Amino acid sequence: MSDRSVVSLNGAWHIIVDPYENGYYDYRLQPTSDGYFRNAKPRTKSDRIEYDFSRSPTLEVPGDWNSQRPELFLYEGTIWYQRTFEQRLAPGTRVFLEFGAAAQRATVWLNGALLGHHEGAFTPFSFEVTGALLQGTNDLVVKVDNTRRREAIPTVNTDWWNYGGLTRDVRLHICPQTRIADVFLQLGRGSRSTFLGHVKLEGPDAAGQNLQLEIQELGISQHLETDASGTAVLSFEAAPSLWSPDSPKLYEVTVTSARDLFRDRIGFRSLEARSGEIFLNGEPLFLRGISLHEEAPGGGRRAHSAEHAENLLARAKELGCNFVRLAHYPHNEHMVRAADRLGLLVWSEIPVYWTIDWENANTLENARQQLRENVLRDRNRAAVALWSVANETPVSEARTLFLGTLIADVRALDPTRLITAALEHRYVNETTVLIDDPLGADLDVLGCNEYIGWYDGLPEKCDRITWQSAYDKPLVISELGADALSGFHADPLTRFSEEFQESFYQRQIEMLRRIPFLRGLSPWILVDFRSPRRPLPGIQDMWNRKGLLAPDGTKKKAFFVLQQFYRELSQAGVGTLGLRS
Ligand code: GCB
Repeated sequence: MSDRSVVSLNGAWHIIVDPYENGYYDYRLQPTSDGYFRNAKPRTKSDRIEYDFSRSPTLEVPGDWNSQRPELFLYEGTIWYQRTFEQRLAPGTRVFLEFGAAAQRATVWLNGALLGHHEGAFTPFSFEVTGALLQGTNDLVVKVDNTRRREAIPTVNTDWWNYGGLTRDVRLHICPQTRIADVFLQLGRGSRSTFLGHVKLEGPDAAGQNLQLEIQELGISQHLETDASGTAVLSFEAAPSLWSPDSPKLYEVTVTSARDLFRDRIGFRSLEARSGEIFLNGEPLFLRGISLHEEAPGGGRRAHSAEHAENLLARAKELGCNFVRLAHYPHNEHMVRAADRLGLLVWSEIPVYWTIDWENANTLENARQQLRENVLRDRNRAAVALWSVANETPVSEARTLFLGTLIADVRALDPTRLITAALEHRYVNETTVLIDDPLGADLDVLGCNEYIGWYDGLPEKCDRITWQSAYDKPLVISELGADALSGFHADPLTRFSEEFQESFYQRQIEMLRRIPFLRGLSPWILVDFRSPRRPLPGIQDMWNRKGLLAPDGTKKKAFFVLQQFYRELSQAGVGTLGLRS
């Protein structure tokens, strides 16, 4: 039996736009005890209160603020969110307030009491509110700030829109006093039958508890007992039908404790990288991928629902993909769950992007926190194959040390996945590029972004390039791409035309066939996306146009080039497709 339930706090929240943080600081720039978090009301006609949530406009949660009100299109700063909810605390229960994400930093108050802060726009966080909850009407206030900061993750400079707000689901999670706080269950690295993981209880009776783990369809029924820390280690043998993109089998897994029930649908598959290959369920794998930003179909706003996820991933499937790179930050949980159901392997990453403040201890701490939150949320998803720790970071000792810490963290949190990063390459002569970033030594799979034919020469340049690697490791070209405005037709040398992009893909594919250690690609990008770095009038208008699809879903010519290549690859299999080996 379970005392668990979930109450959604999605819907319309009142907001106050507060660019000067007037609701937080007094005129000496000291935090005030009298801020908007009090949601105060005048008690007499003489009271001076200069804000009123109940008469302020509303925004939908989940959702970014930029796309909901024209005046917030480019807004970067603070917005206060407020709503009330009715709740009563049942005896013997605890209540947690959970945010899917708040972009980028949030401070949360319940009934005027500070619950805490969170930094990082793309990962979940929660606060226990059992003690702060009133029996009846409760008042919840969240200050959300999306100001870009040099020392933040990501830093000030990115090629995507700085969407702010309560961008993902908000809910109350009602649990028993002693709750199942974490379940991790996967096949060990490279194994097709050895399950490993753990169950963690949290609460007054966490130690020495009996638990039952069931995977009925597999005939698994395991009795477990928690140790003094409330943990029970999982380790058993079974022969599951293995999850794969062609057969995304999920099993219903339950864990029962005295008062709690955990239930999830989990897939099991084996993954490993050795001798320059990636193996899925013992078979060599080629990753036919595409990169995606977290923008909803139609474009120009954050995706946040299962429908958005299904729609985006269906387009990747139509392209012939078995793999998606969820760039450049953890996407919402609906995406990874949809990938699990639809059969798409996932590259998951945190926004350690370009030039981070490598020597700043707080920056490292925040990167570690975001990584931990991402891995803990998604490590039961069979779809997740690769954890990536960075994108196009400049080589330096400080950078490599920083990323080395992240890599050690991932290995400790999840020994079952492969670790990668999107690296850069360098020219050793006019026609030879080499991947020798020292970080490569620490990765299972090399990622590399390259724009030969777009930022680097014209498409015909691809014909002359030879690739080398300092490592005997599989390579995924994690980006390649060229801008094209959907419907703009010209000759193949005219920038931004569909024909330029088409010819770029044709030449790139011929070059890729000549990379002996290539084991996958995730071109940039499935759909055009919003970016303030792209001002060209009539062409970009603040969109990055490297999509194979326009925001309305119209296919550009290059879509069919890549689709054809993927058809060929899926029929030929690794090693026989013209990839020189
Ligand atoms: C890159 C970045 C990606 C950009 C892309 C571009 O290398 O990783 O975030 O959007 O290039 O279009 O320039």
